[in-house]
Amino acid sequence: MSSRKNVLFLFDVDGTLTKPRQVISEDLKSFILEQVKARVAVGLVSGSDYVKIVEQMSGEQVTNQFDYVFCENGVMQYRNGELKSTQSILKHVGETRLQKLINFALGYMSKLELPAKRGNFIEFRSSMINICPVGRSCSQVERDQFSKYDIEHKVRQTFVDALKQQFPDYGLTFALGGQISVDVFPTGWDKTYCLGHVADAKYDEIHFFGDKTDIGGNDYEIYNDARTIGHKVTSPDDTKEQLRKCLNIA
Ligand code: M1P
Repeated sequence: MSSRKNVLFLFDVDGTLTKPRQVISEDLKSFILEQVKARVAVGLVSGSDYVKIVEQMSGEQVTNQFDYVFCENGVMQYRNGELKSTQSILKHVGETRLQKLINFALGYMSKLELPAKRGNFIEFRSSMINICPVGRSCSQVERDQFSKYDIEHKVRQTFVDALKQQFPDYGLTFALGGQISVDVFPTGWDKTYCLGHVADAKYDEIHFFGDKTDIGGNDYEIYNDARTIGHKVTSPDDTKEQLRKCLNIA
Protein backbone atom coordinates (compact mmCIF):
# COMPACT_ATOMS: atom_id res chain seq x y z
CA MET A 1 0.00 0.00 0.00
CA SER A 2 2.90 2.38 0.67
CA SER A 3 3.63 2.60 -3.07
CA ARG A 4 0.24 4.21 -3.62
CA LYS A 5 0.22 7.80 -4.79
CA ASN A 6 -1.15 10.37 -2.35
CA VAL A 7 -4.24 10.62 -4.53
CA LEU A 8 -7.89 9.80 -3.85
CA PHE A 9 -10.37 8.52 -6.43
CA LEU A 10 -13.99 9.00 -5.35
CA PHE A 11 -16.78 7.16 -7.15
CA ASP A 12 -20.48 7.81 -7.41
CA VAL A 13 -22.33 4.44 -7.40
CA ASP A 14 -25.49 4.39 -9.59
CA GLY A 15 -24.66 4.87 -13.26
CA THR A 16 -20.93 5.06 -12.48
CA LEU A 17 -19.95 1.76 -10.82
CA THR A 18 -23.26 -0.01 -11.35
CA LYS A 19 -26.34 0.27 -13.49
CA PRO A 20 -29.03 2.15 -11.47
CA ARG A 21 -29.78 0.20 -8.26
CA GLN A 22 -28.01 -2.92 -9.57
CA VAL A 23 -25.03 -4.85 -8.25
CA ILE A 24 -21.47 -4.05 -9.38
CA SER A 25 -20.04 -6.50 -11.94
CA GLU A 26 -17.32 -8.94 -10.82
CA ASP A 27 -15.05 -7.49 -13.47
CA LEU A 28 -15.30 -3.85 -12.35
CA LYS A 29 -15.19 -4.82 -8.68
CA SER A 30 -11.88 -6.68 -9.02
CA PHE A 31 -10.48 -4.01 -11.36
CA ILE A 32 -11.08 -1.29 -8.77
CA LEU A 33 -10.15 -3.21 -5.65
CA GLU A 34 -7.06 -4.84 -7.11
CA GLN A 35 -5.67 -2.60 -9.84
CA VAL A 36 -6.95 0.88 -8.94
CA LYS A 37 -6.61 0.50 -5.17
CA ALA A 38 -3.01 -0.63 -5.60
CA ARG A 39 -2.24 2.78 -7.11
CA VAL A 40 -4.50 5.31 -5.31
CA ALA A 41 -6.91 5.50 -2.35
CA VAL A 42 -10.52 4.72 -3.31
CA GLY A 43 -13.84 5.89 -1.91
CA LEU A 44 -17.56 5.71 -2.59
CA VAL A 45 -19.86 8.73 -2.42
CA SER A 46 -23.54 8.16 -3.03
CA GLY A 47 -26.85 9.82 -2.31
CA SER A 48 -28.13 6.42 -1.20
CA ASP A 49 -28.06 5.04 2.32
CA TYR A 50 -25.63 2.41 3.66
CA VAL A 51 -27.98 -0.55 3.17
CA LYS A 52 -28.40 0.18 -0.55
CA ILE A 53 -24.68 0.78 -1.10
CA VAL A 54 -23.77 -2.50 0.60
CA GLU A 55 -26.34 -4.32 -1.55
CA GLN A 56 -24.91 -2.76 -4.73
CA MET A 57 -21.32 -3.53 -3.76
CA SER A 58 -22.39 -7.18 -3.23
CA GLY A 59 -21.95 -7.17 0.54
CA GLU A 60 -20.16 -5.54 3.47
CA GLN A 61 -16.95 -7.45 2.89
CA VAL A 62 -16.52 -5.72 -0.48
CA THR A 63 -17.83 -2.34 0.73
CA ASN A 64 -15.31 -2.29 3.57
CA GLN A 65 -12.40 -2.66 1.17
CA PHE A 66 -12.97 0.91 0.00
CA ASP A 67 -10.92 3.40 1.99
CA TYR A 68 -13.97 5.62 2.41
CA VAL A 69 -17.71 4.95 2.24
CA PHE A 70 -19.72 8.16 2.13
CA CYS A 71 -23.48 7.55 2.21
CA GLU A 72 -26.22 10.16 1.86
CA ASN A 73 -23.63 12.41 0.16
CA GLY A 74 -21.08 11.86 2.92
CA VAL A 75 -23.28 13.15 5.69
CA MET A 76 -23.26 9.52 6.90
CA GLN A 77 -19.62 8.45 6.97
CA TYR A 78 -18.59 4.80 7.40
CA ARG A 79 -15.12 3.29 7.95
CA ASN A 80 -14.82 -0.50 8.14
CA GLY A 81 -18.56 -0.89 8.52
CA GLU A 82 -18.69 1.51 11.46
CA LEU A 83 -20.67 4.75 11.40
CA LYS A 84 -18.20 7.57 12.08
CA SER A 85 -20.34 10.69 11.70
CA THR A 86 -23.90 11.65 10.94
CA GLN A 87 -26.36 14.56 10.81
CA SER A 88 -30.12 14.84 11.10
CA ILE A 89 -32.38 16.61 8.62
CA LEU A 90 -35.13 16.49 11.22
CA LYS A 91 -33.04 18.46 13.75
CA HIS A 92 -31.88 20.83 11.04
CA VAL A 93 -35.27 21.66 9.53
CA GLY A 94 -37.63 20.97 12.44
CA GLU A 95 -40.81 18.89 12.60
CA THR A 96 -43.23 21.62 11.52
CA ARG A 97 -41.42 22.56 8.33
CA LEU A 98 -40.64 18.95 7.48
CA GLN A 99 -44.31 18.02 7.77
CA LYS A 100 -45.32 20.94 5.56
CA LEU A 101 -42.88 19.70 2.94
CA ILE A 102 -43.99 16.06 3.20
CA ASN A 103 -47.68 17.02 3.05
CA PHE A 104 -47.10 19.16 -0.02
CA ALA A 105 -45.13 16.38 -1.74
CA LEU A 106 -47.77 13.75 -0.99
CA GLY A 107 -50.52 16.10 -2.22
CA TYR A 108 -48.61 16.85 -5.41
CA MET A 109 -47.94 13.18 -6.11
CA SER A 110 -51.57 12.26 -5.45
CA LYS A 111 -52.51 14.25 -8.54
CA LEU A 112 -50.00 12.61 -10.88
CA GLU A 113 -51.08 9.99 -13.35
CA LEU A 114 -48.18 7.75 -14.30
CA PRO A 115 -47.71 4.44 -16.15
CA ALA A 116 -47.57 2.77 -12.70
CA LYS A 117 -47.76 3.79 -9.03
CA ARG A 118 -46.58 1.53 -6.22
CA GLY A 119 -45.60 2.15 -2.58
CA ASN A 120 -42.99 3.95 -0.43
CA PHE A 121 -43.34 7.38 -2.01
CA ILE A 122 -41.33 9.11 0.69
CA GLU A 123 -38.25 7.54 2.24
CA PHE A 124 -37.07 9.28 5.36
CA ARG A 125 -33.30 9.00 5.81
CA SER A 126 -31.04 10.55 8.46
CA SER A 127 -29.83 13.46 6.42
CA MET A 128 -32.29 13.65 3.53
CA ILE A 129 -35.71 12.70 2.34
CA ASN A 130 -36.10 10.86 -0.92
CA ILE A 131 -39.34 11.49 -2.79
CA CYS A 132 -40.36 9.01 -5.45
CA PRO A 133 -43.48 9.53 -7.65
CA VAL A 134 -43.62 5.90 -8.88
CA GLY A 135 -42.88 4.58 -5.36
CA ARG A 136 -39.62 2.96 -4.26
CA SER A 137 -41.26 -0.46 -4.06
CA CYS A 138 -41.71 -0.58 -7.84
CA SER A 139 -40.21 -3.48 -9.79
CA GLN A 140 -37.19 -3.12 -12.08
CA VAL A 141 -39.53 -3.11 -15.10
CA GLU A 142 -41.69 -0.36 -13.54
CA ARG A 143 -38.53 1.60 -12.63
CA ASP A 144 -37.31 1.49 -16.24
CA GLN A 145 -40.79 2.36 -17.50
CA PHE A 146 -41.00 5.40 -15.19
CA SER A 147 -37.52 6.51 -16.14
CA LYS A 148 -38.42 6.48 -19.83
CA TYR A 149 -41.70 8.30 -19.14
CA ASP A 150 -39.85 10.87 -17.02
CA ILE A 151 -37.33 11.62 -19.75
CA GLU A 152 -40.22 12.36 -22.08
CA HIS A 153 -42.58 14.16 -19.68
CA LYS A 154 -40.10 15.77 -17.21
CA VAL A 155 -42.21 14.64 -14.24
CA ARG A 156 -39.40 15.02 -11.72
CA GLN A 157 -38.04 18.31 -13.06
CA THR A 158 -41.54 19.86 -12.95
CA PHE A 159 -41.94 18.50 -9.40
CA VAL A 160 -38.56 19.98 -8.38
CA ASP A 161 -39.59 23.37 -9.80
CA ALA A 162 -42.85 23.25 -7.82
CA LEU A 163 -40.99 22.32 -4.61
CA LYS A 164 -38.52 25.16 -5.11
CA GLN A 165 -41.33 27.61 -5.69
CA GLN A 166 -43.29 26.41 -2.65
CA PHE A 167 -40.34 26.34 -0.23
CA PRO A 168 -37.93 29.07 -1.34
CA ASP A 169 -36.82 29.95 2.21
CA TYR A 170 -36.35 26.51 3.80
CA GLY A 171 -32.62 26.34 3.02
CA LEU A 172 -33.16 23.07 1.18
CA THR A 173 -31.81 21.70 -2.08
CA PHE A 174 -34.07 19.66 -4.34
CA ALA A 175 -32.02 17.49 -6.70
CA LEU A 176 -32.89 14.77 -9.19
CA GLY A 177 -31.87 11.56 -7.36
CA GLY A 178 -30.94 8.69 -9.63
CA GLN A 179 -33.51 7.37 -12.10
CA ILE A 180 -36.86 7.71 -10.35
CA SER A 181 -36.63 10.05 -7.38
CA VAL A 182 -35.88 13.49 -5.97
CA ASP A 183 -33.45 13.99 -3.08
CA VAL A 184 -34.18 16.76 -0.59
CA PHE A 185 -31.46 17.87 1.83
CA PRO A 186 -30.20 21.02 3.56
CA THR A 187 -28.26 23.20 1.13
CA GLY A 188 -24.59 22.32 1.42
CA TRP A 189 -25.27 18.68 2.29
CA ASP A 190 -24.57 17.71 -1.31
CA LYS A 191 -21.66 15.45 -2.28
CA THR A 192 -19.09 18.19 -1.58
CA TYR A 193 -19.91 17.50 2.10
CA CYS A 194 -17.66 14.44 2.00
CA LEU A 195 -14.64 16.52 1.01
CA GLY A 196 -14.53 17.93 4.55
CA HIS A 197 -13.94 14.39 5.87
CA VAL A 198 -10.82 13.89 3.75
CA ALA A 199 -9.29 17.35 4.19
CA ASP A 200 -6.95 16.16 6.99
CA ALA A 201 -5.45 13.50 4.73
CA LYS A 202 -4.06 16.29 2.49
CA TYR A 203 -4.30 14.40 -0.77
CA ASP A 204 -2.30 15.87 -3.67
CA GLU A 205 -5.29 15.28 -5.93
CA ILE A 206 -8.88 14.18 -5.46
CA HIS A 207 -10.58 12.78 -8.56
CA PHE A 208 -14.33 12.34 -8.75
CA PHE A 209 -16.12 10.05 -11.21
CA GLY A 210 -19.87 10.51 -11.73
CA ASP A 211 -22.63 10.50 -14.34
CA LYS A 212 -25.15 13.08 -13.04
CA THR A 213 -22.79 16.01 -13.47
CA ASP A 214 -25.15 18.42 -15.22
CA ILE A 215 -26.88 21.20 -13.29
CA GLY A 216 -29.67 19.75 -11.13
CA GLY A 217 -27.98 16.32 -11.01
CA ASN A 218 -26.61 15.09 -7.67
CA ASP A 219 -22.98 14.95 -8.91
CA TYR A 220 -22.99 18.55 -10.17
CA GLU A 221 -21.50 20.27 -7.12
CA ILE A 222 -18.65 17.85 -6.40
CA TYR A 223 -17.81 17.49 -10.11
CA ASN A 224 -17.42 21.27 -10.37
CA ASP A 225 -15.78 21.81 -6.99
CA ALA A 226 -12.31 23.41 -7.08
CA ARG A 227 -11.00 20.69 -4.74
CA THR A 228 -11.70 17.89 -7.22
CA ILE A 229 -10.73 16.86 -10.71
CA GLY A 230 -14.05 15.83 -12.23
CA HIS A 231 -14.57 12.95 -14.66
CA LYS A 232 -17.95 12.65 -16.34
CA VAL A 233 -18.80 9.04 -17.18
CA THR A 234 -21.66 7.52 -19.15
CA SER A 235 -21.72 3.96 -17.74
CA PRO A 236 -19.71 1.51 -15.59
CA ASP A 237 -17.86 0.39 -18.74
CA ASP A 238 -16.92 3.98 -19.48
CA THR A 239 -15.69 4.40 -15.87
CA LYS A 240 -13.36 1.43 -16.33
CA GLU A 241 -12.07 2.82 -19.62
CA GLN A 242 -11.42 6.25 -18.13
CA LEU A 243 -9.65 4.67 -15.13
CA ARG A 244 -7.40 2.67 -17.44
CA LYS A 245 -6.37 5.83 -19.29
CA CYS A 246 -5.95 7.92 -16.14
CA LEU A 247 -3.74 5.36 -14.40
CA ASN A 248 -2.04 3.92 -17.49
CA ILE A 249 -3.29 0.42 -16.82
CA ALA A 250 -2.86 -1.84 -19.85
O1 M1P B 1 -27.66 7.42 -7.48
C1 M1P B 1 -27.97 7.81 -6.19
C2 M1P B 1 -29.47 7.84 -6.00
O2 M1P B 1 -29.94 6.49 -5.96
C3 M1P B 1 -31.30 6.35 -5.79
O3 M1P B 1 -31.95 6.99 -6.86
P1 M1P B 1 -33.15 6.38 -7.75
O4 M1P B 1 -33.86 5.39 -6.91
O5 M1P B 1 -33.93 7.58 -8.13
O6 M1P B 1 -32.50 5.73 -8.95
C4 M1P B 1 -31.75 7.02 -4.50
O7 M1P B 1 -31.24 6.29 -3.42
C5 M1P B 1 -31.27 8.45 -4.44
O8 M1P B 1 -31.50 8.98 -3.16
C6 M1P B 1 -29.80 8.54 -4.71
O9 M1P B 1 -29.40 9.88 -4.78
